[in-house]
Amino acid sequence: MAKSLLVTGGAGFIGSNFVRYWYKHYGDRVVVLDALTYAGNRQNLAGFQQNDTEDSRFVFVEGDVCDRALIEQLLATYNIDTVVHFAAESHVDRSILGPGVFVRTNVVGTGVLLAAMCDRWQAQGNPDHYCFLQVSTDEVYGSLDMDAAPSVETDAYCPSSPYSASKAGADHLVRAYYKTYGLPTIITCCSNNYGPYQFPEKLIPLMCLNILLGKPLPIYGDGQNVRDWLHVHDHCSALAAVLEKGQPGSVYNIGGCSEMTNLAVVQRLCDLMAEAMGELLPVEPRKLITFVRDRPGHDLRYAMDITKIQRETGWALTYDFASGLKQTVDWYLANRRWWEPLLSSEYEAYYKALYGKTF
Ligand code: NAD
Ligand code: TDX
Repeated sequence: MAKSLLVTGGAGFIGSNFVRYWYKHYGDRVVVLDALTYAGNRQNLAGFQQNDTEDSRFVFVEGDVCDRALIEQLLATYNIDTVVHFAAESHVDRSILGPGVFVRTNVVGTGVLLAAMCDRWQAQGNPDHYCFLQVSTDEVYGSLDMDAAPSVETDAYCPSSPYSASKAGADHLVRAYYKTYGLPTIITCCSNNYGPYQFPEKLIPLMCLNILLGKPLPIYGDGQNVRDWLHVHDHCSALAAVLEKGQPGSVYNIGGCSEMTNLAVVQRLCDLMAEAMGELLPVEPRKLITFVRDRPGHDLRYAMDITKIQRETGWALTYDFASGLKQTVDWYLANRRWWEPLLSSEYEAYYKALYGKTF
């Protein structure tokens, strides 16, 4: 049966990759709702033409997930049965500089969407095929010791940053809507995504662009914190697998089985960029590596046990980190016209506030 999807945050990094993935593999209607904050970019969906007719397969609406009247109107107009909820403030460092908007968008916004979706679901007679998919993060489980087993879905939440606490709060609301009202919900917790269209504030694109521009490469603390890297395409296929075969009320971990220290990731990026650009780079990349003050509350390590999603849906990874990283570097090299406008005065102000005036 064809679905009608509301994709919140569909003009962001993962959301836009998901829209492209879904459009390619399924015939369903996709309605994107995005507030186009600094992280949202209509260019991420270039090629998707706006068409406002009710039978259109693609619709883009600029709006806020906290706007209950708008959400109700979209759910009714487009007969939405599936919400894929990406919209969020997503950057840990920004949450440390200013937590308020994280509470508003991530917690209140999720609450508004859930309430509107639940009302509609009940008004339609509690149909089984509805789904509210909450796209969450490995960070809700908190920091792991180096020798600890990867996080499993039954682990207690223990978030460290305002960002991860706001995602945890949202996840609790999602759980509550399943337990209290029976609304069919699924939560996915995934590790660090990388790939095309990621905003330059995040580790991998930030380092790529700084290497190109000859700017210092800021590594927090001693660079020994570990993240697990998941190619965004594999994340999208995992979300599709969960939408097709996941059990209502469940949580699924999604990871890339590619744990690395931050320093090792940046060194690898330096080498890839040097291979690709050679003498054209302003400074030899490894010479740009600079250790800076650690992020407050910096989680040491995240790692995901992905047995459950593999067993229940048959989903499998298709990217290994080495080739995925090379593809990503090549994408940033080929798409200067996409990223150059993002280095705006807003970005400069954020950069100065975080890294200091002289950095
Ligand atoms: P992103 O910051 O690139 O995109 C977020 C999008 O949400 C933007 O398009 C923005 O305009 C939109 N948005 C923000 N506030 C909004 C509001 N009030 N109303 C409507 N739209 C709003 O984020 P991303 O990296 O694509 O992450 C997407 C989701 O995946 C987030 O929920 C994030 O917590 C989660 N996640 C991300 C990662 C990662 O590595 N990037 C890992 C795990 C989980
Ligand atoms: O300049 C930097 N220097 C540095 O050492 C930046 C931006 C990051 N780091 C470190 C901090 C982290 O240990 O690199 C690691 C990755 O940092 P980010 O790219 O900011 O990602 P992270 O904080 O791990 O969170 C990401 O993964 C989980 C996403 O931003 C979240 O949305 C997601 O939930």
